[in-house]
Amino acid sequence: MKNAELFERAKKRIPSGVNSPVRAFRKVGGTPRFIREALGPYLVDCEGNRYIDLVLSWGPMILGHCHPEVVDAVIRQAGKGMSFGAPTELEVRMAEQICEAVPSIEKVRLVSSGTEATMSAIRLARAFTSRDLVVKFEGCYHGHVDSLLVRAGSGALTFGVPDTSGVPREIASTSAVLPYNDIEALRAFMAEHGVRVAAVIVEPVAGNMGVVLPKAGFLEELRRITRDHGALLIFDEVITGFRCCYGGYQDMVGIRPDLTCLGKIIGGGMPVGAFGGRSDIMALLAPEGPVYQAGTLAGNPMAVTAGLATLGILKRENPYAGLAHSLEVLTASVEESARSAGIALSVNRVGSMAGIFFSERPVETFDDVMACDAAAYARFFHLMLDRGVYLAPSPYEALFVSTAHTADMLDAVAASARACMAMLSERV
Ligand code: KE4
Repeated sequence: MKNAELFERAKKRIPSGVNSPVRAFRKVGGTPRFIREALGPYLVDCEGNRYIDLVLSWGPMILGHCHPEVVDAVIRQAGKGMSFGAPTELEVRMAEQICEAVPSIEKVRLVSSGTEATMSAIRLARAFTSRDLVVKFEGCYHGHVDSLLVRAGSGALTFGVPDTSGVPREIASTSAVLPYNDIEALRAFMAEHGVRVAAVIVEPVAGNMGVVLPKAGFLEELRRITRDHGALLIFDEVITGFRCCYGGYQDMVGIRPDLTCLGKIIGGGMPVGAFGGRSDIMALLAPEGPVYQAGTLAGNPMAVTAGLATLGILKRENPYAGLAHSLEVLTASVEESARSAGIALSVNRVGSMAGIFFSERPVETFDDVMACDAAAYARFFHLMLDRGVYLAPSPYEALFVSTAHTADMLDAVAASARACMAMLSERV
């Protein structure tokens, strides 16, 4: 079947034809590619078109698709049982590996998605502090948790209003939304409301408005000011965990949050999330504590096996410097191509993740992101897709490279970008 035919067929039985909105290509237009298989850095769609994949399932596939060690481990586990609903040694090993890797995590609970991780961490923080208010930042995304699907209300520093239908205003108002990277706004809010704040949750590197890096001192101030007000600091490292370095972005910058949320890479492509941190906080979780949290497939042996294999390879091979170099070379080439074509482009990068913005100015805040030329990104996306390069079908996502992307392959991507920038400049 053709992609377009499959899309029409899908829409008959799946809302918008997809199981997650961003896959519908609504931000870039056109027809989603229905992927049949993948190997290494490549995706192959239902028509047999092959693409170099720079989305990597939104981050998990840091080793590329179908890494033989990961596949072998999952096949072996399948023969031993898919799910037991009972504890396994696999989960103990995963917990030990996460605690050993991430400095601030003393105890950890496995769940089945990043959303479950952040939802549980928020509930735990509210119980630990006996406070209700949670602070998040505009442009950061923490999964589809009711109380976090909020945007800043009218006025200056205000409480959240629903950013989606179906969330009661009362729930949205238990969150406050501040500008990312704005230390003064943070100080002012905490000075007035700090005693009510249970937690501040932040993506230490924002990966859901493109990639926006924390300004110098922003995270350090977050750590200081939350501690001063008795609020918990939650790092949502669902994207950055094991992506930027083995210990997560917190290990790169030497900051210890009270709780950390993980996902994506720790599942190696299968459904795993996790939340963890200080033992005294985690002790509140049921059954020993009063905070209920549960999951039929939490710690699922198949998913944990894929995650353990992935983390084991990352620990053994420590590919992070190579990944960062690959990304640096690729994105520097894209920037040069844009410059040569007279196109305003700004790239943010950290480790093996980057954000490409069609912007005259550096992109450091949500407002900067909103001022970028999203239509230009959409044109660039399709020009690259036509040349066999699969970028994120939204300007508000990240670009990732994996250990499977060879230098030659990334040179080919750079060459495609050069050609596409030239075509874009002809159309400007
Ligand atoms: P999931 O529930 O989708 O596993 O994780 C939610 C989540 C939590 N925190 C961060 C920082 C995240 O980036 C995510 C999910 N990321 C998006 C893409 N940026 C998932 C893609 C999708 O929604 O389909």
